[in-house]
Amino acid sequence: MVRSPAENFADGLTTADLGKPDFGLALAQHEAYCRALEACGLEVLRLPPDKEYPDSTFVEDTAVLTGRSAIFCRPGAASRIGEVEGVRDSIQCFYSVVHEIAAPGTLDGGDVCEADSHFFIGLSHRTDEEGARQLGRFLAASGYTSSTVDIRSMQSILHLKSGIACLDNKVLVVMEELAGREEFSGFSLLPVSPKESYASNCILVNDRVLVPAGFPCINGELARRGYKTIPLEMSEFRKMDGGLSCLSLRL
Ligand code: CIR
Repeated sequence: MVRSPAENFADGLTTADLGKPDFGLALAQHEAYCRALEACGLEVLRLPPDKEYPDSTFVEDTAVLTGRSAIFCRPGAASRIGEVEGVRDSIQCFYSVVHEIAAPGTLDGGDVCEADSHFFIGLSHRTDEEGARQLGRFLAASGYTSSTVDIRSMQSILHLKSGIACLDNKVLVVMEELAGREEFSGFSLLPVSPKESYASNCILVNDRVLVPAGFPCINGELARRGYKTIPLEMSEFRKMDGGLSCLSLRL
């Protein structure tokens, strides 16, 4: 499920110092992203742009979808809390088990990384301990384990998944700054050098890995390990602190 950027997309939240995004280019990059998902064999459900919420194209932050349940989030940025309702209305029909993060807890989907049947939950400036606790309980009720990864002292990433991605066979793509964390022992790490850190946010979709374009080392390393990659231009979303995973909720 995706939502196209609205024309006021540039009014969303950002800490990146990369300039104002170009709306036309963002639309073209979003369209290429949707086509890549289709090329991976997915059917793309497109929600209309929503001007009321300039960050609403980053749908990943509104829900955590597992094979057994949907958990709707309570985003940590006040300006984004209202995004959840429209997403919930569109996708809860696909799930028989539905939960919701309740106030005062906050949780952004971008902080939640599914890795096998375990979930890493980032404690960030968006996801607090109460939100993580609630999610942990919902996941446990469906038979999943979870643990937290504290990234609150890191300036370089907004969400946990800005710095890690789980591929198959317990392979974790991980930015160098996080690679030493003992939380990830038990996984085979594919470290990403600081100059390619942004590309740590990649996604495995069926047998392909979507990676941001312009990061030759990680792209080459994935290819060497036998993954078929699809590089995608992400410049305009990066200007708004967004990565590849943020642009979709994969059911
Ligand atoms: C925000 O600050 O909330 C948006 N401008 C970017 C959200 C990116 N989402 C993600 O990494 N999951």
